[in-house]
Amino acid sequence: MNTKEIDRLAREWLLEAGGIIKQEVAECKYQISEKTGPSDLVTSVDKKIEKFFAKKIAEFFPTHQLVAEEDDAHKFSTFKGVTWILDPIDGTLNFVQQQANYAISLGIFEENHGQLAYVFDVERGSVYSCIVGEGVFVDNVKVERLRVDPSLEESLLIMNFGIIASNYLNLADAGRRARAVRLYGVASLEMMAVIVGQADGYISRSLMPWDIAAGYIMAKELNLEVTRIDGSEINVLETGSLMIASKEVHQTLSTDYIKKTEIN
Ligand code: 2AM
Ligand code: CA
Ligand code: CA
Ligand code: CA
Repeated sequence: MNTKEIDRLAREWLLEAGGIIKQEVAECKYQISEKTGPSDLVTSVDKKIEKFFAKKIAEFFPTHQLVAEEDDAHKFSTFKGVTWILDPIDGTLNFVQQQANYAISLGIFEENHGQLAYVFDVERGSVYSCIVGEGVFVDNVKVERLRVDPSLEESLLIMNFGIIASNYLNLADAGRRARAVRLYGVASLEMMAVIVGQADGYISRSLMPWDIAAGYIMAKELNLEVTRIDGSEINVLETGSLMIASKEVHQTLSTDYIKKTEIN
């Protein structure tokens, strides 16, 4: 695949898509609808951005497949050739309620190998990007977070509310042992917090391919631990749990909490 050309176009389209979102916010005429219930929303902007990418990809790369959240035409279960995995708006609830703390998330795979990844925090104007082999960048500044490998006691964790509220696998107890726990409600940016070292671990459940594709590629690039909660390998095209963390935090969460709870 022509990595440089894909990178150039992906960046161009992300910025254009961000402009469309900002214009929609300014005009404030977009439609909001419920999918499975009042906490599971989609807006006409999510659909518009997905369509925008679908049209561009079909025009410039007709052999590439698109996996994305909002249109059944974009549901594929196997990697074949080049696959773009897109969340047109990750954090739709934040988008609707806050007009902030949402992102466009895009991971590009050749067969099942991650090659390029982007998370665009539209409100802050920050682009997290990665060409595999070249490192991870935030607004073209290289991320150098790997020197940091804190203990759980010195770490900041991000967990989703369901895990905290139910003390799932005693992970809320792990949160008490950590310095603090945060919760942003946008999986891609929660992964980016770990990627840049603002947080040391993020744990969530029931995440879909488009929630994790970009963050997964970047985590692998930085040698961070990125697994399901039980420590197993992730197939990005399957829905499931996520535990991304620096090495010691991942190990401590696994041995002192997750595995112990399963045995008991
Ligand atoms: P979304 O905004 O694209 O739906 C919210 O905690 C985070 O989890 C968001 O990144 C959200 O993505 C994701 N998520 C995945 N499945 C979800 C679901 N069924 N309901 C709400 N959020 C979901
Ligand atoms: Ca959704
Ligand atoms: Ca999402
Ligand atoms: Ca989404």
